[in-house]
Order: sequence, then C-alpha cells, then structure tokens
Amino acid sequence: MAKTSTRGPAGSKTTTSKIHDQTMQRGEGGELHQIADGDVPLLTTAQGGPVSDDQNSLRVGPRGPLVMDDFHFREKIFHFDHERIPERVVHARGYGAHGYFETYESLAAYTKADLFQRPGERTEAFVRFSTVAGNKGSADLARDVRGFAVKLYTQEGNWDLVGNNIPVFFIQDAIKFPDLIHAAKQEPDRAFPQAQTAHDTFWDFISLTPESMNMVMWIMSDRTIPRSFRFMEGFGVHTFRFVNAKDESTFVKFHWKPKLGLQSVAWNEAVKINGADPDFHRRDLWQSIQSGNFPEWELQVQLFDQEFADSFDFDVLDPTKIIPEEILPPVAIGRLVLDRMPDNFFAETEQVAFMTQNVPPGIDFSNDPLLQGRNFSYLDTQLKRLGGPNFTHLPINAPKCPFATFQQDGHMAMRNPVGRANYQPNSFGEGPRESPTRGYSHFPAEEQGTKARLRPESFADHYSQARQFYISQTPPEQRHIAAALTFELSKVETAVIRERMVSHLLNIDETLANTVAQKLGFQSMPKAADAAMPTRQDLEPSPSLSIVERGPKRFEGRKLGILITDGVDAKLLKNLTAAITKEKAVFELIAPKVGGVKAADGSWIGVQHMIDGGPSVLFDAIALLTSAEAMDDLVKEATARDFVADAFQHCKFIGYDQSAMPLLEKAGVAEALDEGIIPLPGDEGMDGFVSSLGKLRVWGREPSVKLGKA
Ligand code: HDE
Repeated sequence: MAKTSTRGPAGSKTTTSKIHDQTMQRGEGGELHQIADGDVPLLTTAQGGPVSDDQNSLRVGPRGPLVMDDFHFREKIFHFDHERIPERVVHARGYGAHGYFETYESLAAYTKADLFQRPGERTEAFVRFSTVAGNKGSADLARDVRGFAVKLYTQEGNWDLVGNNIPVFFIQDAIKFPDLIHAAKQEPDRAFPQAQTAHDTFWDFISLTPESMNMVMWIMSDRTIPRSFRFMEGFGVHTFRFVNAKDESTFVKFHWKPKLGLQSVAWNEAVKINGADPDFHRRDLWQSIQSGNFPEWELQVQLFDQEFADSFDFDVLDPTKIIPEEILPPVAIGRLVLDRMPDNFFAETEQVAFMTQNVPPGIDFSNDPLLQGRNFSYLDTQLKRLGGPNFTHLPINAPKCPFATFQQDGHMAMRNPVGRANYQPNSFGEGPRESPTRGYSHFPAEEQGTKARLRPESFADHYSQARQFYISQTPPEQRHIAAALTFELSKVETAVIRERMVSHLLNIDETLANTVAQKLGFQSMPKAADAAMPTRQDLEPSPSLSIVERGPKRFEGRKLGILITDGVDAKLLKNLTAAITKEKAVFELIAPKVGGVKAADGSWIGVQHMIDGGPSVLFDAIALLTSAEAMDDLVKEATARDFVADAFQHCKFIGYDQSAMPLLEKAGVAEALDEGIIPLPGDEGMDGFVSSLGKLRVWGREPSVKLGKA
C-alpha cells in the first residue's frame, strides 16, 4: 500500500496563501506522491482526518476493483457532485466587489436612515453587476440590461438597493414578470438563443405589451452594451420614500452616477469582444481594482413631495416612466467606492442574496406595484437558491451591526439562540426585545379602495416617454437605435411580429419607423398601433438621457492598445506610455509574438498580447509604433490589418508613427485619414494625442463606415 514518509502537523490550517515547496516521493508500489513537507499544511478530509494518498483510490491489487472502505474517495466525490447551486433565475451571470459608501452631508431633514446622518461616515458595501437573460456562463457583452445591486451594511441592518443600469422597466405589474422572462430567455423547445433578445418569443411578447415601449428604446440604445461596469449609471428604478424622525415622508428616486462618465461599445465591437474575451467586463473590474484604480459612483437622489407627484405628467408609481433630470435635478448625497475583490467568487458573489425588502428605518416603499411584487419574490428565490432559511448566516449576507433574533434551527444553522428562553415575552429576562421607538416603523400611509384586478388610467401613456428618450439622443445614438432594432427584428422569423413592432415605432417616431421598415425590406408600412393614449409631442428633449452627452472629458480609466514590432523606437514608446500613465489611463502592448520585441536600441520589450489575442476591440484607442523593417511581414498579417480596420470602423482614435503607413494603407484607412488618425509624436507631442483620446470616438466618421448606416 502507498505510504508517505513525512507529513505536516495534523490540523494545520489549509487557508494559507504561502506557496510551499512540495516534494515528490515514491511509494512502495512505485507510485509518485506529492507529500506534505516542513510547514506545508497537511491535506485532511472534511472531518479533519489526515490523508495519506490523494492521487490513487483504494483498490484490490494494481488492476483490481475499488473498495467501499475508501471513505476519502467517497467524501471527495460526494462533495464535488454537490458543488453547484441553482443559478439565479434571472441575473445569473454576475460579478461583484466590496467597497464602501461615504455620506456627504446629514440628510436628517429627509430621512432618519442611520447611514445618512453623519458627514464623512463610511458604510461597508458589496455590489454585484449582472446581465439579466444569459446563463451563468454566457458572454459579458450580450445586448442586455445590466443589474446594479448594492448591499449596504448599515448600523441598522442591511439595505439592498437592487437596481439596474436603466431607470425604467418593461412591465408595470410584477404578475407579468414570469411571462417577460420566459419570453426573453432561450425558447423552451430548442433551448436557444442564449443571452440574446434577438428572437421571436421576446419580440412577440414585447410587441403585444405596449407598456414596454419606453424600455424598448432604452434597451435598443447603447446602454445595453456598456464598455465597462465602471462606466454605467445605476438606478433604483422605483419611487421609494425617505422618512425622517418626525415621520414625514419625501419621495425619492436613486441614481448612481459613474465618476468617469458613461461609455458604451459599438454593436459590431460587442459581437467581436464576446469572441475575443467573453469575460471582458469581469476582467476590466478585476484589473482596475487590483491595480488600485477604484471605480467610483456618486449617489444622487431626486426628491419630491406629493404635490410634485400630483402635478407631474406621469404617475410616479409607474416603473416604465422617469422624471427627467432637467425637470427635477438630482442632488448628490454620497459616493460609492469599490476597492476590494472577493477572496472567493462562490462564497461572496454567487451566494450574496439581494432582497428589495431589506430596508433600514428611514427608507420605505411606495405603492409601485412592481416594487411591491419584488418585495414578495426575492425571499423565495434565496430559499431555493441557497437551500434553506439560514442564508443570512453566510458572512456575505449577515449584517455587520449587532443583531439578535429568536430564529433557530433549520438546515445549516450556524447561530442559535443561547439560554433557555427562545421566545418572548419570557420570565427569565433572557433574549432580545422589540423597541417601538428604535425599531422599524412603516410609514403610516392612508390607503383605501375597492379590491380589484386593474391598472390605473395614469399608467396608460406608453409612447410619450419612449419618444422623449429617442429625440433626446444625439444623431449617432439615434442611428444605433435604428440599427439595433433592425438587427434584432431581422432575427425574428415571424413576419407579423416584425410588422407589429414597426406599428409601435410609428407611435414613437415616424422617421425611426420608416428607417427600420426600409432596412428590414418592408414592401408597405403597417398602420400605427392602436394606442390607449396618443403620443404627446410636447415633451422637451432631455439631454441627460444621452450617453454621448454624459461621456467622459478625459481618457482617464480607459485603455490604449499599442501595437509594436521589432525595431520600435523605444523612446517614442516610453513617451507615449508616460503620457498615458500621467492621464491615469492604462495601456497594453501587442506584438506579432507574445515573447516581446527587440527595439531599435537593442533593448527587449515584453508585451501582453500577440496580435491574434489582442484585437483592437479590447481597447478604447490604439497606437501603432512599428518600424520599416517589420512592415513587410506585418502587412501580410490579416489580424494586424483587422486591428487597424476595426479600430477605424469603430470610430476610435488611432495614433501612428510614419513607419506604420503601409499598414494603414493595407487596412484601407490611409485614404480616409481624419482628425482621429493622428501622427505620433505630432505637433503637440504625446500629451496632445492623449488629450484627443478623451473624446473616445470620432463620431463624424461613422456615416462613412458600414456601422453608421442604419
Ligand atoms: Fe429582479 N429578481 N425582479 N429586478 N433583480 C432577481 O433575485 C424580480 C426587477 C434585479 O445580483 C431575482 O436573487 C421580480 C427590476 C437585480 O443577485 C428574483 C421582478 C429590477 C437582480 C427577481 C423583478 C430588478 C435581480 C433572481 C418584477 C431593477 C440581481 C435572483 C416585479 C430595479 C441581484 C435573485 C443579484 C434578481 C425577481 C424586476 C433588478 C427572482 C419578480 C424592476 C439587479 O427574485
């Protein structure tokens, strides 16, 4: 039988990050073992029993059957077989990080919520970003809404603000949620498409659900293909209430505004990123936090009273509507910084349980029927997913303030009440008691009405805000909406569904409807959809709805891809990378071989990618620092030509030194040099180039490339 001659101390901790020396030893039968040595922790079973051989299962003779005595094998395989838990029914693919929320000023006048009382106070936070429709293993750049779920571990209990990166939703009543999600996810008979809304059942449901039209404009905009979680807005969506110590209520809508501005990718870019790096958003968050560039958002609130609500054009309880920021400017009340990745993805990001009903005193709900339905749903889903009622015992879900309940037992109970009395009132003076003064009090809203299944008249206008969103976009963004609708509907096989959608578009914007119909090859236009209320033409555009208007002013936080070759001018490269670093942006080097390149001065420069592995879609802008001698080979390389042609097509800035001109020519770019194609170092030096990069895209180029033609 196998034997090892040395072992570490039994029970030594296995959670060490130190890399230990492991030695290989041969057992009596000649088998090789890696053995615990010196301070190497000893491998044990989950029961703590020391393990002698983790390479070979117990058997009778070298070629004989395995035996049931092998409790180590049994336990190891048993545990492995149970490693998976059900993925979230929606928002299955997600990525999270820890951080903190910092309050700017006391909000005592509006809310008694403890976290908003003291300026400068920090509250621990965990945030999980997600896509909605795709399964856990789907790609990051699916066209989809992004979840933006924030857990704030306040001193009066956890507050979960479970929002999205879009401030409106598809439906007005939670009872329609299963239908919406069934229609959006893969079709049940064929189990595809995954992580795509471009299919019949989704557009069938949508085209039969006029209340979704505002959301349709948002999801067909570039909001659903964000460049990074770091450059997205987040929204609480519903109207909530702030409640102060005098029990006075103020309505509130929550907005997270990214410090580095908004940015999305182009659709053609998204398609390619999904192939080049399906983990693009994960990697981006990981890299930026690990390198100390902590993403930051400001929490802004729109505060209003009943009088404003009554005078507003739409019902503030309708989650398919916004209150334009130009009408009710949001006020900044704090900032959220993400500065630490989880130690373990499963333990934290996968097991985190967000629930809209987690609110501390001072924050309350409105009668938004979607919100009220959500308050019912989230607890159920955690029970199913995490397997029992004790999911709050998991460290990621447990409050970080003192807490005491009489809850006990159940699967995996790690905390039970101590003492004799596990109830109250009791005569033993044991256990916690409720407090009418310190405990959560629900806002005493007066309610009355007849019990019925109905939808209020005030929810009936389905097109006006959809139109407002569309007319608030810049021309490139309007082109993208038309292109996205065309693409999605081109994947719909059932002609009547396409027509039905265009008939809705006619109620939103006639030019948009005509463009889409023409691009889809309609022979004639359908008539406009019957509308419960006519579309209002008098709503002013709201520039704050445009991503381009909310874009960054600088290249900070973005990534430059620099293609270099043998013979590169090392000094030029150094000047460029120094200018990028000064801008608080990052760069990665790409070369024909991942081993690196030999610069003109003989120095060796290491790189991050070979050309095939580092296409330009992974970067916000590119630079070409090459050499005349490397050009002959480089121009023959299709991926090098794509590197340039894609960057051009995606309207990115391209810096180049003169030696790269043949590559620009071969990529079909040389004859279209515009202000975004910049010779390096150029008149204003590298700083001038880097400051141009702050514009991110040369939108003026777009109509001349295929991408721009809707
Ligand atoms: Fe969710 N939603 N949702 N949702 N939702 C879930 O809870 C649900 C809605 C949102 O990163 C589930 O833990 C209903 C709106 C996010 O873990 C589930 C309705 C908004 C996340 C659920 C909605 C959201 C979820 C699935 C219609 C934006 C991911 C797994 C009334 C304001 C949280 C889970 C995370 C997750 C139900 C609509 C955001 C099933 C019934 C509107 C960000 O409970």
